[in-house]
Amino acid sequence: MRLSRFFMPILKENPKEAEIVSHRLMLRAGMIKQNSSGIYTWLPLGKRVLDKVNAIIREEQNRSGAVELLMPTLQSAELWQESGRYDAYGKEMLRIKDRQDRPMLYGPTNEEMITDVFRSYVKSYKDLPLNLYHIQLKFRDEIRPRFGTMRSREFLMKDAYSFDLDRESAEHAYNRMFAAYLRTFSRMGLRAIPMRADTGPIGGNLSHEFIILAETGESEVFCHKDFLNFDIPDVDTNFDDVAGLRGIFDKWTSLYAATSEMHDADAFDAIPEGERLSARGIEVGHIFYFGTKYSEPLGAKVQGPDGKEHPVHMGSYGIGPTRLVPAIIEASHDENGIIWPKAVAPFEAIIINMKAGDAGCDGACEQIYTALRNAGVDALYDDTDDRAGTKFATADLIGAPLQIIAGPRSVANGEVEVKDRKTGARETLTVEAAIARVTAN
Ligand code: 5CA
Repeated sequence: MRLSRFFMPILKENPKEAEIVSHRLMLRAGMIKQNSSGIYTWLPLGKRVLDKVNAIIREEQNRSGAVELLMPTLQSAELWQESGRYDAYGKEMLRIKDRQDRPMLYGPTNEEMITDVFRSYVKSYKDLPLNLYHIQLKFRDEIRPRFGTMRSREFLMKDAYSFDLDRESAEHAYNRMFAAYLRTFSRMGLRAIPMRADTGPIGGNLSHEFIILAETGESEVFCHKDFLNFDIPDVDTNFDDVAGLRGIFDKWTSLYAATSEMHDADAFDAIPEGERLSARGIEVGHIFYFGTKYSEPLGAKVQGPDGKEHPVHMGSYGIGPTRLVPAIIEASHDENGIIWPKAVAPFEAIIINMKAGDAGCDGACEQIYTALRNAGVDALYDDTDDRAGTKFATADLIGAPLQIIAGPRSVANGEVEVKDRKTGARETLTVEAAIARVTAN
């Protein structure tokens, strides 16, 4: 992508409304624009990161055996009246009427709707287990939307819903998502710690929040320090291995970890002092097992091996992609801007032409840009006629992992500089070696 043809409205001034660093950097880098309170446009740079986050989520959901569909954002109130949540959900639910005066709502979550999909088609235990998910916009009329897309009113959610014949198999479904979540967040360069959590309006009695430690997090959390060193399930994890997945769940729940709502001060104090971690955190995912809470009132039943009908056991599993993007920034930035982990970087590299219009610089940059593009490397080429200083600042701000800097003096020797955004390390390389260095990264 040539910067001159891209749309990346960089802000020079620090936006006053931004209280935390990720919000400030997302606005400054031209990733998001607020349209109204808690409602955002994802500008092209932000959209690129969001797409990468979603791609990782999708890969790990699919790997674990979940199947993707897409449900609508607008829901009819009837289903919610059937489950009894229409009145219970309160003011966070945006209620609307269509032209026939029928009550509708902008879905804050989809338990009812997916249960309706399920009951329409699935009648036998032989079709289980089943886990259906989508990545879709939600709306919650939060009292205090804040911190940009960290807590917004309209936000993206990956929500998965599992269906099983009994509690035991539903626990396996829960463990599948548990392991998939550990892998998902780790691939984004994050260490998420599963913590016992309050189930709120979703319900049930088994639930874990996946928390990223960050000073600016909204939750107060308490856990054992060893969580920072636990192994992440590897890529060939067998998601059908019931005992193996239970082993992962048992290991990751063997030590104390809870959010403030579930905190047990005595249990925490029993941890040796040097191993206690009391911190703030960001909830990036939340999983629930709630048994037959929705399947009973909505009549989602399957015939079991005993020939009798059983309400299905369900769980739901959420991840917030539009929250994950700022969470990654909170975990990975410096005073100059964002430092993207490669897996979610909007561009893998940025080519900085220090003197656009200079034949040598233009030639070297074009050569590098073309070679990278042909090698399938997604690079941003800063071909604008801004001053070199402005270009350096922009490159640091938007945080591509590698910068290739072409100035008249080095280009005259057939060389460019490659800078690692994270370490700041610089290497002077021939044009060919620079291309090889970026391609191999
Ligand atoms: N139906 C269940 C699981 S599918 C559910 O709604 N769970 S939730 O309420 O915990 O939300 C799931 C995830 O969505 C959260 O872990 C969080 O990452 C994200 N999320 C929730 N509210 C917001 C919000 N206001 N802004 C941004 N992300 C949010």
